[in-house]
Amino acid sequence: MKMKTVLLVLLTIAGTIAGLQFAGCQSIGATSARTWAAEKVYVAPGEHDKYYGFLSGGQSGSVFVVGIPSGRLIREVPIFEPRAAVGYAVHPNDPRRKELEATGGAWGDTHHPVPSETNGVYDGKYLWINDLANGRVARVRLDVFETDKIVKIPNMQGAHGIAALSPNTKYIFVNGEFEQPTDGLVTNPDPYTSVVAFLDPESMAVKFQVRVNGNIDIADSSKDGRYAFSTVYNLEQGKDADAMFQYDRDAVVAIDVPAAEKAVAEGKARIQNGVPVIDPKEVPGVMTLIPVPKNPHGINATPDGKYVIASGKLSPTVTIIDAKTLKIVAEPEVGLGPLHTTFDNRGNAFTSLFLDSQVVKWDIDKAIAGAADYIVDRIDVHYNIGHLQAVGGETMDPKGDYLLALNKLSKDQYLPVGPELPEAQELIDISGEKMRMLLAFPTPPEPHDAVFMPAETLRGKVKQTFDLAPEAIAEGKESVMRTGPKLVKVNMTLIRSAYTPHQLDVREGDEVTLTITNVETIRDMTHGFALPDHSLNIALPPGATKTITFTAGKPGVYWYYCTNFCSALHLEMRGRMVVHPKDRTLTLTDWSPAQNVKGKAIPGVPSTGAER
Ligand code: RUQ
Ligand code: CUA
Ligand code: CA
Repeated sequence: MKMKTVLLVLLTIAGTIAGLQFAGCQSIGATSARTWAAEKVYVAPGEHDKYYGFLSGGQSGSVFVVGIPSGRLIREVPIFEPRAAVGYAVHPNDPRRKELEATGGAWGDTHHPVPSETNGVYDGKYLWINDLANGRVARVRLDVFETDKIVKIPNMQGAHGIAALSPNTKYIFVNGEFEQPTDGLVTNPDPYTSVVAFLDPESMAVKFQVRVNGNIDIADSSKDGRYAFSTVYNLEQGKDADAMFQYDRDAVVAIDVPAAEKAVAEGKARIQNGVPVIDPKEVPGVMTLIPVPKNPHGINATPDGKYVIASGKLSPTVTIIDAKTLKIVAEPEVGLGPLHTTFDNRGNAFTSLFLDSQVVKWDIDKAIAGAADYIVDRIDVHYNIGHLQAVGGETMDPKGDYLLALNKLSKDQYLPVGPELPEAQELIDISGEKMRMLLAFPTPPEPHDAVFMPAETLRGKVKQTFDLAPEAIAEGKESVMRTGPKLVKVNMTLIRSAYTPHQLDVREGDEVTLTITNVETIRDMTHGFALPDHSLNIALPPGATKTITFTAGKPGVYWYYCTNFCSALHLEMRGRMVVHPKDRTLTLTDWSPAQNVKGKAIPGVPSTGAER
């Protein structure tokens, strides 16, 4: 061996040993720990993250999509709140805005993102999310990352816990946390009660509900689809906080789904507001109460389907329940304020400890066997963690690489931005025996929960352009028509860098129905349509069609313009709505497609990224 080669081999060996030592050793230098963490989360410009992270937006009413491990925000999907940035539900007549108003209002509080499952793993089709505030559930289509359905759940206030029935999403089930007088009337002397609602994933119709007392909190499914599990923390049925923690044990509720279906089929449910409601007192076998301490919160099924784990919240314990027999098999102590539990692929559970501001890692089998060393590791988080989620921890295929801590308070973690600080997420490496802190990233308020999907799950599913709707306007088919004394119909197309028609003549008070198609065929070539002083702001990704009816305002000239920078002629992409006085006699035939300058090259002006 030549000297050089020998040296190289030695160096390689030394490097390998250093690497091995590093992986196992606790006392690594501060610099190398930083470098190691940085290397783990660095995603170079132009490279893609390994996972999509879907973080619920809490009182932002949305879903934040981040890349994992980088933590980069790549999308916000607005759901229960208008968002001008993407032209979502802005105008009072926007169909989505109307749907929001009709189902509870233009704001929401999203907590738990729930992806559709096939064979116990996420299939990348849908993502559902609850609106705690207004008793609603929405569905996001993952091929276009847009909300496509919002439903109000009857007989329910405070839609909190939500889960997909494993392994093939037979139902989405939702827990009503805020109890109501049983008959919905305030005159009812009975104790308050609530329901778990079972929704069809496609139609999102509520198929049936099961009555449950005690403030139904978090939900999870048994992996075989037999049971819908929920925690209840107010078995006392107290109406104030003191009254809610009198008992040492509240309960995990297990609803036997086939038994409930049978009860509905046999007519044992009562119809309330159009929905069959089962009262488990009248139909034995539908519901089992498993006593667990104390004001429990999270409920999480283990990936192998054997157990379901309730986190004690006011008790320093978690309760491990056999998911088939519903018997409690162990109740190990884990720390103060246990809220939620997630899993790796090596038999470990990770529980968030709100009061200790920690994640605790523990060995499930050892805890059940009563071994003294079931606690594997603890790591501090900053600060006061709520949910935590390991990649795939909710599925039958946990990855065991990353875990996200969703922390409620960020105190000294970021530059101060006033009395209120951002929410803090921390990414933790869980691939080794010891957990290691990798990265923190802030978000707007207030992510509650998160789920992660491998990038491959969505590769090939995410569309490049919208499919043309039946009502789409084709190029050359644009028109302006007066359809009544005060009614105008406009069919418009958008393409770089023109509106066709580029002029509208209307009268004050006219009802204008505008159908717009973005006829671009290139991904990301979004055009906007903003109309000053008319509260109108629509964004149209390529292929999209939107229809909106608005009332023409005071006489004047209003320039509609494109809000999304789209080409070198973006600023020139605008048109005029001329609002004439009410009494003006108008012949509204003074526009024809021939008048538009669309497509004409302008000397000396390059058309950016243009393919036409
Ligand atoms: S639960 S407070 Cu996700 Cu911990 Cu809503
Ligand atoms: Cu179209 Cu800017
Ligand atoms: Ca209680």
